[in-house]
Amino acid sequence: MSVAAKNYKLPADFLWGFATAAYQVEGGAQEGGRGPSIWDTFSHTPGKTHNGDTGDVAVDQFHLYKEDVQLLKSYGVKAYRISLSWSRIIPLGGRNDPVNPEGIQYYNNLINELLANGIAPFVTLYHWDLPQGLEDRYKGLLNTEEFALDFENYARVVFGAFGDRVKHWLTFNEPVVVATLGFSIGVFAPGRSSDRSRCQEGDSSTEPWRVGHSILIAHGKAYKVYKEEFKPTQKGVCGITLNGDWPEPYTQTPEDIEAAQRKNEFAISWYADPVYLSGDYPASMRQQLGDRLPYFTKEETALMKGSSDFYGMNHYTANYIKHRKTPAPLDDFIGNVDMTFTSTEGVDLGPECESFWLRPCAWGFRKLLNWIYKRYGYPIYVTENGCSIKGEQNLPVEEAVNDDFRVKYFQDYLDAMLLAIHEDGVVVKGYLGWSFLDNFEWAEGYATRFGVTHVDYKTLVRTPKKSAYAVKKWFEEHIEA
Ligand code: PNW
Repeated sequence: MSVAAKNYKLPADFLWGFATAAYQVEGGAQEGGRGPSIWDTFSHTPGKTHNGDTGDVAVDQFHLYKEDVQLLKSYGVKAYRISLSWSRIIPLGGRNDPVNPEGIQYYNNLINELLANGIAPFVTLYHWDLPQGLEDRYKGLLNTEEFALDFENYARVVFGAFGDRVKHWLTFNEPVVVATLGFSIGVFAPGRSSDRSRCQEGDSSTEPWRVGHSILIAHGKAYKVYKEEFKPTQKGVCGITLNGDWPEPYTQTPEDIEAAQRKNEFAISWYADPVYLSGDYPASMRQQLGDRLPYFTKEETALMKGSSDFYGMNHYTANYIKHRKTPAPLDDFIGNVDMTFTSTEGVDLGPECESFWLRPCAWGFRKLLNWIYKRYGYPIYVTENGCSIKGEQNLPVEEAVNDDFRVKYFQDYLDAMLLAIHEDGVVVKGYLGWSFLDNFEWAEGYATRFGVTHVDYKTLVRTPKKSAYAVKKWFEEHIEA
C-alpha cells in the first residue's frame, strides 16, 4: 500500500516550517552596530569561498524581513527557524562587552512580525558565526573556559530579551561541522588544519576534539541558565541540534556492521551521548582517540547529562560504510571507516545533487530516526532537511522554480518520517525544511541553492518554487484539522 493510501495523520500541534541561519540570509553586515564574525573574516579571505562570495548582503533579510514573513505566511508554515548573529547583539562578544540595542531591536522586530502573522520563531543561538572579537581575544572555541563563560552570558542576554515570546531554543547548530570542517579540514571558518597547503595554522589531531568539548560545556551552561532562570516563567524548551547521515553497512559482515555503528558514534554520539545518555563520550571514540579526546570532570558530567529538552536533528543523506583494516590516521574524525555512495552491486544510494556530499535516500531517514529514538528516547524535532539540485544555479528563474527533483525529495522524506512515526513508534514533534530561501551556502557561496524560494542575487527578488507549495500541500493533507 502506498504511504498516502494509509491515511496516517500528524497531530494538530505538529510544528512545521522552514529554516535559515543569520550569516546565510541576513546581510546588513556593516549595519545596525553589528560587529564582525569569523565568517566575515573567512569569506573575505581570498580563496576561501567559491567566487569570493561573502554574506555582506546575502539575501538581505535584515531589510526585507517583512516581505519574507508574508511569504512564509503564504506557505502556511507554523514555525520559522532563524539564528541570531551573536555579534549583532554583542558586537565584541564577551561577557564584559556592551550589548547593542539596535541588534536587540532588529530581532524584536522580526520575532514580533512572525508572531503577528501566526508563525512561531524557532531560534538558534549559534549557527557558526562566532564574534571575531572572541577569536582575536582568546582563540575563540579553542579556549574552553573563556568561550563557555561568554556563551553563557550571551545566552542569558537573549533568553532575557526574547524568551517571553520565543518558546523553542537551540543552543548550537551542528557542532560536528564546526569542529571538523573548521578545525580539521579547515574549509569553514576559522579555517584551521594540519594541512599546510591550505591553512597556516591548526592541528587536526587535537583541535576538533577540544572545540567539541568547548561547545558541549558552553551548551551545558546555557541550558542550565535557561532551565533555572527562565524556563519556570517562560515555559519554553531548549535543546541542541546535531547533524547525522544514515550509515548503511556496506556488507552484512560483522566488521562493516560495527564500522557503521562506530561512524554513527563519531558523527552523532560524540555530542548526543554526553547530552542525552551518559554525560560522557562514547567508548569507541575514547578507544581510537585516547587522551586527545578531553575528559569531563564530575561536575561537568552532571552538567551534561539531560541538558536538552528534545533531540534536534539535521539530516540530509546516507552513506555506505566499510570497515578499514589499517590503523586510524591522526586526522581521522569519522571512526576510521571508508565511505561510498555505491553498493556492492554498483547501485548508487541516490542521484547526484549540486552538493557533492548529498544523495537523496529517504529510507535512510527512517532508519536514522529509529536509531536515534532507540538510543536516546527523546522527542525529535527535525530542524533541517532538504537538498540542492545539480546545475540549478545555471537555470533562469522560470525554470528554476520547477524544482521537481526537490519536490520528490521532500515528499519521499516526509513520507519516510510519517512511517517512522506511525509504524515504528518514533516520536517526532516538528519538521523544518532547509531552506526557506536560496542563500549563502558557506564555502560554496551562492553557487549551491537549497531554497524552496528562488532568490535572484542581483535584484534580491524572491520567487516561490514548486517545492514550497508541495510541502505546504503535504502538511495540509497530513495534519489533523
Ligand atoms: C548544514 N557536509 O550544513 C547547515 O546547518 C546549513 O547551514 C547548511 O546550509 C545546510 O546544512 C546545507 O549544507 C552542512 O559537508 C554543511 O556534510 C556541510 C555538510 C553537512 C551539513
